[in-house]
Amino acid sequence: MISRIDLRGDALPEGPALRDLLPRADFDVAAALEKVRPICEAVHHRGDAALIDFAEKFDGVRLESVRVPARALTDALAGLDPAVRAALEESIRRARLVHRAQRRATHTTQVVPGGSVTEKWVPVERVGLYAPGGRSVYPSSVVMNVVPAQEAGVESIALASPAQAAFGGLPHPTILAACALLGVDEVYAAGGATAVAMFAHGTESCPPANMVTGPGNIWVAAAKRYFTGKIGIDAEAGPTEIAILADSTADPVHVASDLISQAEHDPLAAAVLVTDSVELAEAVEKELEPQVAATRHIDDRIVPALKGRQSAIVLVDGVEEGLRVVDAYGAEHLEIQTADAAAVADRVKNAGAIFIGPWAPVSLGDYAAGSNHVLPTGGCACHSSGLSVQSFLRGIHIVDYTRDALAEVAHHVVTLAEAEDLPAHGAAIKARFGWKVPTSK
Ligand code: HSO
Ligand code: ZN
Repeated sequence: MISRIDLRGDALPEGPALRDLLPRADFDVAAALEKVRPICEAVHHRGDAALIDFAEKFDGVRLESVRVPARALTDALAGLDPAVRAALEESIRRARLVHRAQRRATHTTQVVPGGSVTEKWVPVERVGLYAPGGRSVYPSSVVMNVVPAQEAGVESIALASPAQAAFGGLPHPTILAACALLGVDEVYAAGGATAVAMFAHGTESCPPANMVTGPGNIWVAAAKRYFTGKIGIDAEAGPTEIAILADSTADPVHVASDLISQAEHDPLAAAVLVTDSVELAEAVEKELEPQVAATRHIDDRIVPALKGRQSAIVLVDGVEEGLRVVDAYGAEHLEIQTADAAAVADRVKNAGAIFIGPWAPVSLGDYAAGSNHVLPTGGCACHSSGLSVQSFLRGIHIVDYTRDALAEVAHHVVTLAEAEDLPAHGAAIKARFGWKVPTSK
């Protein structure tokens, strides 16, 4: 069901060489880029008409309008299962607590008397959020995108999700209900690359956005890459990943169920167990069989995900080596199921989110821990973080100097300008002091 990679015995290689030994899915965004180019160009040139044609081609339904009517949102909320509503409300409440604490205060540094730099945090004005609607329909991802944008103070929030033929061309009703619960009333029936293009260029019905965030498949990732520079993006999200660093104290039933829980997303999802315990590895292998057989998405997702080249049990000599392996891998989600798990977790350098011990499984974080589940994949955790309030803020430096404060540092500015062969830079200083470099206040 899952392969083994045995890294015991010899010393582990350093950095990239170690990463090369670890499993990972092929996710070739560059190859997909050429395929999304005509889609992005068509939306640019033909606007809503192109979106309607693409919905017919990809989603099998002819739309009357791309914008979802307000009535559809209230209807979806009215029809929402009360238990799902309560769960979403609790998820929103916890996410708000965590994300509200991420807000940043304006800060002024008095550099010298009369000279200060203020860093002011300003939200992006308009964002387009994407919620997938193909294999996955995740109202929880609506929560994880909308809450940080709202807590950052973004004024204009629009959301797109694919048209569903089964629902008369509207996005899935649980997506609409989640929008209604969050107070997002600008929703569009547009999917994949077409939704990203709609937000990037704007169409007759959708004003352009400054930024697009949200998970999606390879076409969404490729469209985000296509428009990078024109708009801001969060990340080019790839297939989801779980890595578990576990020792002999871990419960194989928990470990197996957590590996399966993320394999459930996608045939390309990655499930990686790193352990120094052969007994645990064997017990987990044994446990996978009945647990996989007892669940739902067996042949279309879980078995191909566990058998795929992106998943493995990695055997290491000890927890120390295990830490080096998980750092080289840089998992989207990392569980620590070892003795003294909090201390081990404290030493991890690269992970999107870390889940400590037996009572913090990834699926808690997916829905209701308060943490965000839009996290860096494909090793991007080595340089990036998950979606947060910070993702939607820009820090603007406000420079405020008096005459005396400028005079005091003028000679340094002129010297550096000369050193860079940019005399006009120095002249812009001298012009303020009778074309001389001031020598004193
Ligand atoms: N584990 C996914 C998020 C998700 N799980 C949504 C369930 N629904 C990526 O972090
Ligand atoms: Zn999940």
